[in-house]
Amino acid sequence: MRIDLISIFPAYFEPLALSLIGKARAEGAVDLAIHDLRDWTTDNHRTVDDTPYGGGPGMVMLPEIWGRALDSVQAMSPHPPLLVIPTPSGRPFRQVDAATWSTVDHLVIACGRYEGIDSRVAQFYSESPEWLGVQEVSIGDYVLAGGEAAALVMVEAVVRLLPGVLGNPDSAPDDSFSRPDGLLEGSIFTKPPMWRDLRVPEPLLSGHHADIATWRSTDALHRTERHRPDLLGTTEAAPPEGTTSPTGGN
Ligand code: 6GU
Repeated sequence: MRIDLISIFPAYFEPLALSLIGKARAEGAVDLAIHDLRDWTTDNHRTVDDTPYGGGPGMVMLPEIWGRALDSVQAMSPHPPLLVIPTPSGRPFRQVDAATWSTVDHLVIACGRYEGIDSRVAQFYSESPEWLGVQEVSIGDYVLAGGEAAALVMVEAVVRLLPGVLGNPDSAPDDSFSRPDGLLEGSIFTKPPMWRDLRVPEPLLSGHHADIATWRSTDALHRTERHRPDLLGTTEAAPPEGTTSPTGGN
């Protein structure tokens, strides 16, 4: 897969040379290119923004500059790209988006700063046949100074799902937000069996597979009740044999 990142702070993406993503790039699982938006400016000051029509605080990023940048990364591409615009006013970015985007040939992520990008950019590219569409997404209910940190989050969520990237691909289906039961991943332990008076739960030490599975289901349910009660009772999946539904209701 190909991912283009466009930003006025390309150095923000230096961590993408490290760890799992750095390795995925070196192995050719992902072709990641980072661009400076100012490369598409035409004035001596390399201006990327102007004041908002209708008044109000802050600055808005110019559609002309974004249009040239996006057209040029698209023109290099043999496949219609999906345009992702990180913004706190977008819909929530979820694990299912990471999974869907990991199947696309070409992602372009347009990182805005200031008050954001002129809204005609999202409108234009959502109607363009050269593009797969536009997704305006937020990573949570808080405000960042720009889309870059959110783009790092999204790239990591997508790239770890690409074929050959995870050390053990069998572990991904058990991740929180990927489990068929919709629960969070439960507690995990390693050696030693006793640490500072805290014992690893007995079933995990027993070697008894049914007891281990039962303990893990209960633990995942308790963790979800405590940390994310909003996740309970939203899956259509039947509870395992001999158990009752988390909410008793669905
Ligand atoms: Cl995607 N961008 C910005 N600027 N702030 C955010 C966000 C994105 N998601 C949550 N807050």
